[in-house]
Amino acid sequence: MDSTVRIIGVPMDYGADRRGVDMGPSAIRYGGLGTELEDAGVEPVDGGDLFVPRAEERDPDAGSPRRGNAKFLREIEDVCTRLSDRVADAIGNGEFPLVLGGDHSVSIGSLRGSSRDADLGVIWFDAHADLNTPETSPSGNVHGMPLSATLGRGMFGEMEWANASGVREDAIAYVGLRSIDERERKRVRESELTAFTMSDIDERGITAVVEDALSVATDGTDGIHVSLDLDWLDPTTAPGVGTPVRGGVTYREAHSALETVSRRHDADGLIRSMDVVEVNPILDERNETATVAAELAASAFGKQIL
Ligand code: NNH
Ligand code: MN
Ligand code: MN
Ligand code: MN
Repeated sequence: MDSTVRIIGVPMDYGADRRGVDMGPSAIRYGGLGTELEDAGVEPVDGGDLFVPRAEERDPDAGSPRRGNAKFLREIEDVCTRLSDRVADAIGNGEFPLVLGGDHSVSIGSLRGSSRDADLGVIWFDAHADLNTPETSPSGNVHGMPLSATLGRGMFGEMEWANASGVREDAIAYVGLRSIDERERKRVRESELTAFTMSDIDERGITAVVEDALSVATDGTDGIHVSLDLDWLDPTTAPGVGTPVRGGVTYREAHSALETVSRRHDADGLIRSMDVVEVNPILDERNETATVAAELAASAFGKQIL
């Protein structure tokens, strides 16, 4: 693949309980992102980090009570609004935005920016469904809500900054789900979202599942966004995440999945944007999770063994 990848760091942890995910962008860079991307044959351009005020200066409930249970919504609105502009600008300049989280609420900005001038399909590599709303969330953490924000569900319907009208429910595919809240389960079942769980991967193998997910996300869209939550991987491979869940994909399965995405990109040129989120260096072991995150980004952009 021959193109420019614009790295956009978003050191934000407003959407998660475990402080430390704000250091993710730095850790992923130390994990070798730049050289990994060069090895993949793309040209990385690092635009630095977005400015994110420290959470200590802020009041988590400043947006309440009209905004339900969601914490730090005003701050997340500010960061995601600026991020969506950066993402849209990069695409407008013919570049691939690679967003480094930060917690998964950054995807609200990535998706809005990437779908500004396009119908966008989404592949969501995650242990979790991220489909809560400020009304349904058991935790109040916005990192468990980005897809509902994007789709304008629940209270998010009134929050234009969060919605991405270019993303249709039926163009979103989950890969690797294994931890879903009761009300999310109901919503996934009643929705037109496509959900591949870990059991699907066990039964059919990672490549077949990712190929099906790509078919869903490319059907009737202009391109796709790949969202990679590091808690998608098994905690033995990616311990540095705030909400680890046993039984995730292995190191090899993860690489194989992103290589499958890359092959499809070479064929169709359909990938518009990507985010790599939820790396928490405080909980990591010797920066392993951040290093895996850097490697997986490179696999998505076509890094090959031979
Ligand atoms: N579903 C839980 C919640 O909404 C956990 C979400 N945590 C994540 N999502 N890490 O990817 O709070
Ligand atoms: Mn997530
Ligand atoms: Mn997750
Ligand atoms: Mn996404």
